[in-house]
Amino acid sequence: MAYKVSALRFAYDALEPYLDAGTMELHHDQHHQTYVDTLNEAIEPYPHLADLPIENLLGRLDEVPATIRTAVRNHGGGHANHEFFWDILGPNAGGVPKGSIADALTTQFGSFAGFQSLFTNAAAKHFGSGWVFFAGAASTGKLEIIALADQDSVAAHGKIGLLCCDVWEHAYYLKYRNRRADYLWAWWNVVAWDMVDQRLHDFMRRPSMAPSKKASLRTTSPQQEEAGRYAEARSAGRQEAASASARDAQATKKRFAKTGAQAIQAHVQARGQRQQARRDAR
Ligand code: MN3
Repeated sequence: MAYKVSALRFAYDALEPYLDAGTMELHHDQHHQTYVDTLNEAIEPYPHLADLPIENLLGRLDEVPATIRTAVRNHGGGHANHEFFWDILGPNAGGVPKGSIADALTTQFGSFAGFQSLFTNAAAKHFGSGWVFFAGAASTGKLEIIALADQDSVAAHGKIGLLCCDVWEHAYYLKYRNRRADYLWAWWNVVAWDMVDQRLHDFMRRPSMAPSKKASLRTTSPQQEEAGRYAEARSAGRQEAASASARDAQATKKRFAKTGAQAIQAHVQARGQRQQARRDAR
């Protein structure tokens, strides 16, 4: 099993003129795909991790092997955030929400305009790359606007996302250059409120968390332990190269190539041994 980028529900140009086709294609087919490819590469030694929905994996980061935890947080977060983003966008959208989501926003923020102003402000002022979310806490049911850096996901913070806005420059730079405020104004016109409303309904009906009943993510089979050692060796090789780079960039390049090649060789050998073991077992 491996994670996959979901197809868009609409054509690349369906969100014109607000989000242009070029940005949508690059964002979905290249940026999002790269997060998924890198995530799958990181979890290759632990293929059972991909059996979990990505939000569940991010919600259990403390159980993910330490050697790949940062990669899962970053690239798994990138995958979860983009799936979420495509889900809440749509053509013939925007405007003022109706239904339960409208009631929830009015109750908490006084009016939709009040919510929109706070959310836009958080997105406009968010420093650097990151995301702004409207999310609910799974344990308390509290709804809040949250800004997170890089590809951090609300799922890693025990929250369920209802609305999200990508404020990485790759989300808008082709059309809006450095004018994030113009992008944010345009983005409100493609928010599919029916999808946000559905997410709120799902959130209100969420099952209660029962941590004791969760299956363990721990890796126990000899093959997985061996795979873990490979991941550690690969990571150690990279870390060694990184610390050495401060001393001598040129020498580091050669060493990194060597340690990387050794790690790959070890991996290939281990895989061959596993294949042989399976053949012997038959
Ligand atoms: Mn993005």
